[in-house]
Amino acid sequence: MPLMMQCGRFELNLERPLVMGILNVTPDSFSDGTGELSIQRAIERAYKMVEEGADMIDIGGESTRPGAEPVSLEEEIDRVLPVVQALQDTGVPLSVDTFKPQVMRAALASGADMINDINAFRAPGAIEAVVNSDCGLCLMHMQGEPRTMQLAPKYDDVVCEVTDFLTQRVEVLEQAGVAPQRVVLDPGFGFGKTVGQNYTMLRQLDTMQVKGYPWLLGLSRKSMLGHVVGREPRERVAASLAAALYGLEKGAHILRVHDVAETVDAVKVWRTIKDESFV
Ligand code: YH5
Repeated sequence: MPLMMQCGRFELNLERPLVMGILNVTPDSFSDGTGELSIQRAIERAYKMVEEGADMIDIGGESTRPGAEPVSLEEEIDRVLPVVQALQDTGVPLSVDTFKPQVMRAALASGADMINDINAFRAPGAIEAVVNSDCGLCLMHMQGEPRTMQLAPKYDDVVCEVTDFLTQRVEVLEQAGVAPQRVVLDPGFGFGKTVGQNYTMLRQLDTMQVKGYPWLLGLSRKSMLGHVVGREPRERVAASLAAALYGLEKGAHILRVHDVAETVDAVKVWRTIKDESFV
């Protein structure tokens, strides 16, 4: 049986690695107060990523970044919905990065194909918000909450604890009536883990199997890479590619990345190396 994932309007073939482009919708210094400009820029950026070969787009209102201050519900909806609506015809699935059930409902009503929840649908009402749809679901592991999770991450065995957590969450969702083909799992690099714990998970990803569920990895530009190469986030492209390809070798299916064009090239070469019929 080929590995497929149900993702709203799309049925994804996970036999080959997919590249998910990160789209942050944040008011920036160029913002005009209404947020209209940042929304316009996000839409342009999304079209560029699709041109570069992105298989899907992950739209985020930025409330989930480590150390980030919480964003209000209204603010998040106002940032994310216009982008989901504007990107309906890109031809790729649209994911929304949120842990708020009200944002999930609004996003799905506006045409989102997937909900990417760093909280693994633990918020009251989160499962109910997605159960009666056919959207894809990303369940991520996080210890603590974004504002404080990096202060003192603590595990006896990070690999076992992350695997056990995701196994439990998958069971809760299955019990609630979520079809397994809708689900992808994520160990949550940088979400309540030390640099060493992040590398331990990446190294042992192949031992972290949860009932054959596929993996999505978010390694792009993260501090675990900055720690090694000593560069600012924008200068971590090569570091991100090295980690991404190692992740593929350890069985990952979807790569959540900032640098779509570079990742698409790297994945092409990785696939060619793996293709024994290419002689
Ligand atoms: C993830 O891993 N991450 S938001 C710090 C960085 C670079 C990137 C300074 N949402 C994930 O991307 N969703 C985020 O270096 C996510 N998996 C899933 N599923 C944080 C982020 C970032 C933070």
